[in-house]
Amino acid sequence: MRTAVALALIVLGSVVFHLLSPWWWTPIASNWAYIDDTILITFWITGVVFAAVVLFMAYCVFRFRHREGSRAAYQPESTRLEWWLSIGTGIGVAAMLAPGLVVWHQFVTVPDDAVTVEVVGQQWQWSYRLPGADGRLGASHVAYVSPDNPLGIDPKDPHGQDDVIVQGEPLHLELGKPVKILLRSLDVVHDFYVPEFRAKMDMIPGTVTYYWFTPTRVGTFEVLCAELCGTGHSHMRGSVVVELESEHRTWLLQQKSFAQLRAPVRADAGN
Ligand SMILES: [Cu+2]
Repeated sequence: MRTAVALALIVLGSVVFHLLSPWWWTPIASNWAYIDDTILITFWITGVVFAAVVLFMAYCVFRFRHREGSRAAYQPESTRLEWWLSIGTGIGVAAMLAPGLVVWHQFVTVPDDAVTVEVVGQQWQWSYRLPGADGRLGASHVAYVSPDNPLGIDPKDPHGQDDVIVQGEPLHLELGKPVKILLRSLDVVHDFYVPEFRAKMDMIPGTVTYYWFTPTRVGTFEVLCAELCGTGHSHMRGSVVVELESEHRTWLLQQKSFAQLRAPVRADAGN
């Protein structure tokens, strides 16, 4: 009896904890409400199954408790029950996976009018690169990384000269403008994560991963690294400012291009 009550209390406690929990999602600030929907579908399916299974256990523990003289019946197989369990489990798993496939397709299908922003992770800081007037990012490779070329931009690629480089400062994005995020890492695996955007992806050294989103709310949002990347992982923070188009243009004009950052170095070399 005590075990049955304890099991029922686990279910009750889980529901109460869910209702009273202070750890709710941050208010969303991007177009990816779909991500919340898929999490909610999984939450409800697994939640209902959890409650049903544990309550069924409580019922069985109580109903079939030990009584003097009663003996358990032995039923090694039940084809009917196995069919029901297989079909029910199959539907539940499909209901959790199928929406994810649809959302994933949208997540990596970038709209034509998206601006490209590159995020570069390294132990333990974030850097950003935005296209200059030509609207294109120059080629890059870790082999080009040097003190005056921290992101490894190909110095011979003309498209890279006007690339805007932001280091140790917040990234600014335009409200309502779709942005394609290119993700690079200079050392180990990192993960660019802004909880309010509901979008994140690992940054794998040696390759470029990407996704897109549209910022839908003005404000300053915290960037976290969502992949354990060494002793400084927890300090790998940054921020993203979402602002109106006019403010964003002003900010962009104040940033330094790759060519400007290298200019003083070249001047020294000439002396
Ligand atoms: Cu990291």
